[in-house]
Formats: sequence, structure tokens, C-alpha cells
Amino acid sequence: MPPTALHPEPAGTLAGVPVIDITATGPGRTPLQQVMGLMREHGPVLVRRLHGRDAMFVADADLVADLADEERFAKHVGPALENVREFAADGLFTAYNDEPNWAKAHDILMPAFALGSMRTYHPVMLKVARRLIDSWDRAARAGRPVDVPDDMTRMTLDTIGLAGFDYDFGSFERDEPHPFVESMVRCLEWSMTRLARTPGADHSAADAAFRKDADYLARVVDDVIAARTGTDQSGAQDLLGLMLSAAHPADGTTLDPANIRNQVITFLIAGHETTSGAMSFALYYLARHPAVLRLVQREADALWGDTPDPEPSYDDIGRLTYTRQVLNEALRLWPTAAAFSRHAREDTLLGGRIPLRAGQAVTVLAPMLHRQPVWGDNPELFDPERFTPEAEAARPVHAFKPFGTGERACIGRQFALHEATMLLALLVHRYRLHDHAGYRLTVKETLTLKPDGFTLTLTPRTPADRVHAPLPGAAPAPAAG
Ligand code: FDE
Repeated sequence: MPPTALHPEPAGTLAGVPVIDITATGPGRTPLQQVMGLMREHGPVLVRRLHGRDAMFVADADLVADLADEERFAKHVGPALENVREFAADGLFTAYNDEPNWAKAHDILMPAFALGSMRTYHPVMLKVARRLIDSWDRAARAGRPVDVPDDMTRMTLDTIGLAGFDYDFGSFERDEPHPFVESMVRCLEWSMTRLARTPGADHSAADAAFRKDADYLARVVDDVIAARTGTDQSGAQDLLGLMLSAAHPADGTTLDPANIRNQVITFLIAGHETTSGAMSFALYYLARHPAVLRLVQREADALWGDTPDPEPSYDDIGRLTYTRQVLNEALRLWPTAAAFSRHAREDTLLGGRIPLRAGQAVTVLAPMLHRQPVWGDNPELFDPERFTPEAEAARPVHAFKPFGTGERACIGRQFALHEATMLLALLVHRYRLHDHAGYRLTVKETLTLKPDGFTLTLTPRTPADRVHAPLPGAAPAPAAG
């Protein structure tokens, strides 16, 4: 448990829910993991009190299922998203439910994120995957470790940049992250640390620095848009082309320029840290679970054999079902967008027992939902067998929420899964992964989660590595935790 959570005792209860006052310590640099720790101690529903402000957190599977009822609950733009709104405004992620631009942009952009549209993005995703592979080949030859989350972030940023806006961040040609990324990360950090501020203190320097970063983001994006405006975009295959040209199916209007800028910033934020964190956690677990790694390799080998530079087709990615299970299991333990909030549409009783007023918010803490008893008696164990079709069918539908819920759920889900599944399969097909530093997991929070300082060394796999012992008749035993 982080030192900030000095086992505070409940300050009392509200409608039977324990109230934990963390004002003495504050939320620290890992606020979500702090709530995870509090839930381990006080149970899967609690009120966290900070400077007299209360926030209810829920991970109980039945309560989360209740919150998924769209008739009684809706997405809540809480304090964290209000802060992100300072630089993403009415983009899809941070728009209020009743803001007209939400429904408009949602309707215009939905087709671009349907499963079939991944065919369009597949070549770009592969091109960027090859950039990562070139860079990892160089590291492997030099015997140099790779920084996994940093490289995953390079990969997802270049992918969303190219697939979304035909803009090349060229991240693999830089030692340091692209300045745009550094500004964006600082904006996200500002959004997070602003939540923990002591009332009355002077934050003007931090706010001025934030303003500068936010202005820079807007400027870069406006340049990208300007370069495309005025030219015919009807044949453009990316999101920006669609936003500049597509008319709403019902009323024929297009998105206004300010909203397009907000959407571009939104997709860059939403589309890269979350996905890169998911791939980083998946690689972390693969490096620790050789039996699982062998099964992922076997799946990739079955498709691509000894081909040194496989050319995965769009359809190949759908065949990588075990690789997908590994990703899901990584997203279970560490859903990289770890919390989302809901509010009551009218006064109601949550789960038939906790009174909520109209507009009152509740935050779902997905990493703890994903460790509830519906997941069996060893939820900390990494086991992709939890995501076989049979196991999934046997579980309540709302037990797994890495992409949020309802009409405001993640629009980029197929995009992220296609990108991540392809890359993971290509990497395990090509390299042996070595946990050279005996890495111990520490999870960094910048609103999203990632394994901090996780490095690997790599050696190329040889044809001999691809000769597999026959599978034992029974399902493989999951690796030990
Ligand atoms: C969304 C999302 C969500 C929800 C939130 C709330 O509710 O608040 C979540 C949870 C998510 N998302 C998650 C995730 C994970 C991953 C890996 C991802 N995600 C990815 C991605 C990519 C992209 C591009 C994206 N993503 C995007 C997005 C958007 C735009 C949104 C908003 C929607 C609406 O409409 O609202 C989201 N996403 Fe995600």
C-alpha cells in the first residue's frame, strides 16, 4: 500500500457506506491505487473524503451492473474530466451528454470506428509496427534494453497520428518524446494533480505553465487542420478527412472548426496512452509467464511460420484469439483507463439500498471490479483462460469494464484492440523476451496507468525456437502467479 494511505479509519458511514477521510495525507501521486488499497480494507463501495469533498467509489459487481442501467444513470463528467475539458473542451470524451456536439460528432464518427473500418487502418498500423520492430532489432543487436512503455507510446502516437490525421510524429527518430507528447503529458498531469490541491494555496505558476502547454497543443493541431482545409477531402480515408467533409446523416451539417480541433486533441489523448499502457502490461505479464508466452508464440507461428518479416493480413488479426485473451487479461488486472463516473438521472436507490440524489456521481473503479468474487478466488493470478468464449459466457456481462459502459463507452475499442493484437503477435513471433532487470511492477498514474520503468532485453527467435512440442491433450495449466 502506498505510504500515503496510512490506514485511515472510517470517519463514519453514509447510508451504510464507509466514509474514509484522506485529507491528512492527500491522494498522493497514485490516487487510484490509493482507492484500491482503501477498498481492500473497507470493501468495494466507499466514500472518500478530501478537504470536505466526498466522492463515492464502487467496484461491487452488482452495483456496477446497476450503474450500467442507461435508463437511470448516465456518464458523469466529474472533476478529473472537467480538468481535461480545459484543453479538450467539447471533444467526445469530455463533452456533456446533452451538449449538441456530442451526439453530432458521435453520429458522424461512429462508422469510422466500426469493426469493418479497421481494414482501412490496418496498413498504417502495420507500417508503424514495423518502425517499432526496426528500433527493437537495433536494440537487440546492440544488446541494449528497450523501454517498453516509452516505445509503446511512440508506436500508438504515430499510429493515431497517421491513421487519424495523416500526420507523422516520427517518434522513433527521436530520443525524447515528441514535444507535443511532452506537452500533452504535462496537461494530463496538471489535470490529475489539480484534483489534490489544498484549498487556498497559490497555484498560479502551475496554471500558467498548463495554459502554455494547452495553447501549444491547440496550435499544432490547428496547423494540421489548416494544411488540409480547402482541399477536397471527400476521398480522404482518415478521421480528419471525415470530420472535414462528412455531413450529419440527419441534418446535413458538418462539425465546426473549433470542435474538429477538440476532437483531434481528444483522439490523440484517448488513443495513445491507454492503448500503449495496455500493450505494456500485456508484455509485462508475458515476460513473467513463460507458459502463456509459449501459447501466444504458437498462435503467431501457426499463422506466419518462419517467415522473417510476416505480412499479417487484416483477417489474420481476427484469428489471433489467444493473443486477444492475453490482452483482455492484462486489461482486467490493469485497465489503463481505470475509472469512469456515472450520475443518477433522478433520485434513486443504487442497488436498491444506497440513496442517490439526481445528478449525484459515483465512480466505478475498474481494477477492483475486475478483482471481485465473480472472478474466482484467485483474482490476482494472471490467467488468459478467463477469456475463453465459454468462460466469458458464464460471467455476468458487466463484470468486465475496461472500455466504460453504455452510449458513452469507448468508441476506439476496435481500433485499440486491432492495433494491440497485431503488434503483440508480431513481437512474440520475432523475439525472445528477457526480464534482464528482474523488474518489479510499479504502476505509474497520469490519469491512465502504465508499468513504470519497465525494460526488456530481446534476442531474435530462430526456426528452432518455432518447433513446438505437441500440445498436451488437456487445456494448459495457467502459470503460477
Ligand atoms: C471513451 C472511453 C471510456 C469511457 C470513459 C467514460 O465513461 O467517462 C473508457 C473507459 C475508455 N475509452 C477506455 C479505453 C481503453 C483503451 C485501450 C482505449 N479506451 C482506447 C481508445 C482509442 C481511442 C481512439 C479511444 N479510446 C477513443 C475514445 C473516445 C473518443 C471516447 C469518448 C467516447 C464518447 O463518445 O464519449 C472514449 N475512448 Fe477509449
